[in-house]
Amino acid sequence: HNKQNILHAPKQHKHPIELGFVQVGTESSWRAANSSSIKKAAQDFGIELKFKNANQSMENQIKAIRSFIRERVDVIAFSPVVQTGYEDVLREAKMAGIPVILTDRELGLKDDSLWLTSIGSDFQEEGRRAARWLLEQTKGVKKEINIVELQGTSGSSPAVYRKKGFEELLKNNSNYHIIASKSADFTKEAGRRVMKEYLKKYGDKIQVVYAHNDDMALGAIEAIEESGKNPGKDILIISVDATREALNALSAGKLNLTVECNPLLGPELMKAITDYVEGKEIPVKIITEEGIFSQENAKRDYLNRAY
Ligand code: GYE
Repeated sequence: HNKQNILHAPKQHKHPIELGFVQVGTESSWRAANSSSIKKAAQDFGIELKFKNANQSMENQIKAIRSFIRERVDVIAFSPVVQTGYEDVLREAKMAGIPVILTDRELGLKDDSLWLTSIGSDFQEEGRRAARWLLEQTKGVKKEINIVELQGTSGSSPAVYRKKGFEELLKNNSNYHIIASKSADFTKEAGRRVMKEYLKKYGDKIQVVYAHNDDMALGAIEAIEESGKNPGKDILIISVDATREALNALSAGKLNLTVECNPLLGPELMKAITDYVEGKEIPVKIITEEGIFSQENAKRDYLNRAY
């Protein structure tokens, strides 16, 4: 169905178009690349960007969206920290006739008339890609394989679906066990702290780390090195994002796989906004295409990596 008609037809807009954008925070390298991409693309498209950073807080995001509604910006875009809790403020935006676009993270709400479109990755497929690679690498291994998981921010769509996709493929193989799974909030610091706890508690039992992003994996690598073990050899490490730092760790043999998640969503977002104000039809969901990086292709790709 065409959501533009459900929401409302494009109204008069300011010149240049005004976009209020609410970012998650500054938790990861992925996020830094995402923020730069949005700022750069706004300039390239001649869109006036009002950018607010919510420091990983849903409450801050709600406040920021409310202030954008008061300022009567033309469009609001945001990446929801968590999947729920935004219903009221989204209804307020709708009543004010201001369209909302979701970028990167999604909402778990039934009423999808509260946003125009959502632009981002298929997180569940990313989780499946991580599991598929692990299954392939450990094919024929009969003994038990113990995995510890470093989850992203609790209740965020990437954490929920990267976990789901990973479990989905492992559950048919009885020798794979996720022996521990905790949030490390997508940060390097927390990744290191939680990994330290895991090593203390489970020690030599741990064969695989599955981290929902590179920053947590890089923190875990440090914790593993501090414990006297070899990350990438004694313990297999899998993560998501494929930032330059992660490709570097792959080349150094400390990381084994990173599933790509593309942060460069700026151009896609600005194009959707431009199309919208011109009254063109825009898709309900825009999914970015991505692959995986293992140690074999990391060296080559590191040189060309933009983030
Ligand atoms: O993977 C992580 C960031 O929402 C896809 O958030 C994004 C995730 C990304 O903090 O590094």
